[in-house]
Order: sequence, then C-alpha cells, then structure tokens
Amino acid sequence: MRLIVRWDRGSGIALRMTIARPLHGSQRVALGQRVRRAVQSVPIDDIHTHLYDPAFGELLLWGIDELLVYHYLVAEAFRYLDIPYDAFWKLPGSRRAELIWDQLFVRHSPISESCRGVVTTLQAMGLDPRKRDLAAIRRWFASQKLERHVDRSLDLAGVNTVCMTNSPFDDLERPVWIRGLRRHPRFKAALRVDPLLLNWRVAWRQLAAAGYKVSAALNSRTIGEVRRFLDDWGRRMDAGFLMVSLPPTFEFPSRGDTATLIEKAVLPHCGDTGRPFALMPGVKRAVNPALQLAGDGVGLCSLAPLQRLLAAYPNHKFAVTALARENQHELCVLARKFRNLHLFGCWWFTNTPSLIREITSMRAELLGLSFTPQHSDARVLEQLVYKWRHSREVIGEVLAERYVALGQAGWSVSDAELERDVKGLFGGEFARFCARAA
Ligand code: HDL
Ligand code: ZN
Repeated sequence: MRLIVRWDRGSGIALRMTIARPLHGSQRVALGQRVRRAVQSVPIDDIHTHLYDPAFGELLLWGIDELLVYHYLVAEAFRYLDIPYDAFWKLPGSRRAELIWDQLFVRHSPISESCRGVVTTLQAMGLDPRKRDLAAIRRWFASQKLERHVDRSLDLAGVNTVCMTNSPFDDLERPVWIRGLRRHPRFKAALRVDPLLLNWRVAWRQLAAAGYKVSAALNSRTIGEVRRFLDDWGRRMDAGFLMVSLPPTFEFPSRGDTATLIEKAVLPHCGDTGRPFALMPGVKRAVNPALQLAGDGVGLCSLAPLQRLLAAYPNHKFAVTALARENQHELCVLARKFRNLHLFGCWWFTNTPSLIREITSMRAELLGLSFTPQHSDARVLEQLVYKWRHSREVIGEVLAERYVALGQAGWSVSDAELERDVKGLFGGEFARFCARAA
C-alpha cells in the first residue's frame, strides 16, 4: 500500500489516501497458482450427466468403443464420411467405432474438443493413444472390472458424485426402478420430464397404461393424476430436482400442453416438495434426423417466458442452462434480477474452451460466485475425466484472472477462503439452492 497525503487548499486539511499498490509480477503469479491449485483439487458434484448407476447394467456406457461412437464424434465423422447414414447405422458398434477412429484420429488430427477429450481420457487411464493402436486400447478396456473402473473414472475426474438423467418413460430404465435397486452412493437422480411436457399426446397413454387415471384432456382429474405420477417418481428416485429441455418456441404462459402442465402440475409439485425445476431452453430436436442422437441443433430463445416464470413464482426455484451462446448475457442479467434463478453449466455446444471462458468470465463478473460454472453432460463413464480436466483448466484461468484483479484492487484471500469459494462453484451453491426453503 502507498500512503499519499494531499493538502485540501480550501479547508487546509490534510487528506490521507491510501492507494492499493498493484501486486507485482511474482505476487500475481503466486496468487494465480493458488487459485488454479484450488480449482484443480476441490472435488466436484456433477449436477447433470447421462450416466447411470451401475445397478442399471447396460445403460451405463463405458469403454473405448462407446467413447468413439459418442454422438458428438458421429456428427464430426460424418463430415468426412460419404457412406449413406442408414448404412452406417446398420453396422455393429465396433465397426462404427473403427470408422470414426480412422476418420477422426488416423486420417485427421483429433483437434476438436470431443476428439481431444478421447486423447485426454486415454492418457489419464495410462494408455498412449500416440501409438494409434486401437486393438491394444480395446484389450485394456476389456480387462477392466466395471465396479473398480467406475470409482477410478470418478476419482481421475476429481468428481465426488454425478447426477443422472432419469426418465420413467425409458423402457429399459423404468423396470429397474420398479424392481428396486441398491443405489451407488455416488450416483444421484434427477427426474427428466421431456416426454410428459413435450409430447403429451403420447405420454398420457403411457401414464394410463401405468394405472394413472388420465385422459388426453388436461382436466382437473388428469392434472391430479399427473401430480400423483410426479410424486410417485420423485419419491421412487429420490430425485434432487425435475428437468426438461425446451425448444426455442417455448412460450409461457400459454394454452399449450407444455405450459399448462408446467403451471398446473410441475410447479405445484415443486412447490409441495421444494424441488427445483431445471429448464434447458434452446434445443432444436432432430434438425437432421438421419444423424439420430447426433441430429439435434440449437436455436436462439426468447427468455421472456423464463422471466415471466421467475416473476410469477418467486418462491419456486429454477435452475437454467441455455444452449445458444447468444442467450448467455441476457440470462446472466436475469439471474441478477431473480434470486430464484440459478445458472449452471456450459451446455453441449457451448462446452468448448473458448465458450466456457467467455461464459464463465461473464458470470463471474456479473454474478460473483452464485452460479455453477459447469456440468459434464457425460454420456460415457470415462468422459468425466476429459470433460472435467478440460473445464477445470479454463475455469481455473478465468478465476485466476478474477482473483488477481481483486488483488490488484487491494483485497487478499486466504487458501481457506479460496477453497470455500471453489467448493461453492463446484456443487456447494447448487446444493444450498436446492435446500433453500421454497
Ligand atoms: O437434453 C440433454 O440433456 C442434452 O444434454 C442431450 O442429451 C444431448 O444429446 C447431449 O448429450 N448433450 O451433451
Ligand atoms: Zn444432457
């Protein structure tokens, strides 16, 4: 600190001003390293994945072939492949994996984020992809025991727990819940309701077949039974929150099925149980259906429906991640206006280093520490490793810049305070948000 004394001519009083002495080079470097160390070491609660508790058997995807046929890589491989889409889908998974390996790792350097992720993951597992020996990599995975491999993958990723995406409408998943399962302590559940909210014309028949007295008409009896359905599945799953992805055309309020079910069933359920409602706007499903799961696109949303929900339901909790890059700034400002809005993740097409940097900087500058910077969206077990190593790298850089700028302004943080702050970002703030009384 530098002390400066100025005489005030008028009053003749000495004005003492202390000017923060800027951190000098080595102090800036040391502080940045402390921040990166905290970001690298604090374990993460991953609040959105498509992974499954091992009790769900085949639904938990793992191994090199699943890493290679991940829909992100399918989309990228088809930019080089000229075989017909249906010919590709007729191939066995192992053959699809070989085609993708050949195009994205042998014939071209794997510089995309999804391809680099496979390299990061293989290296972390102690394999050397530089040999380009897919057969050897396959032999290693084939020799792994899943139970140990699950803990190894979460530990290598620095992940404490993962939250699944659970659907009563999934014909493979539903029977496991109905039969009952011994839950793995590191796998939490979230109740995904896309089919219910986005395809009521089909969903009501599935509820009826399951014994809920519903009809196509969203009358009071149907609404009551939909709420019973949500109560039953929320309890069965011990779901931390409900979630739905929404098209750019989503409107609220509206007389449509989606808005009506949200207003009359989902929000009353969330109000009764205190569960947050996670909204994921901006998905254009099946813009290229021939790509199957890889065929979804992105669209710019109006955030006015979200704003109306936040204002109309001040005691309900909404967690939101938007898919369009161009929606991110307005979403940040909305979060400044509504404390019942918690932002999370750089979702899907925004889960790239350049956009994680842009979005996380914007959020830290506008929201401080009251958000969750990332979720992995991992669909294959070992993806946790790269999705979190890559994200921690960028989040660590962004936070190092913020804390150095704070240091320059004349503030200091202890290691304990840094750890506290990062724990909040990596799951603590979201847990507090979920636990907050509705
Ligand atoms: O709707 C979602 O939850 C998305 O994450 C989709 O599952 C998407 O296919 C995906 O895996 N994105 O990462
Ligand atoms: Zn997802």
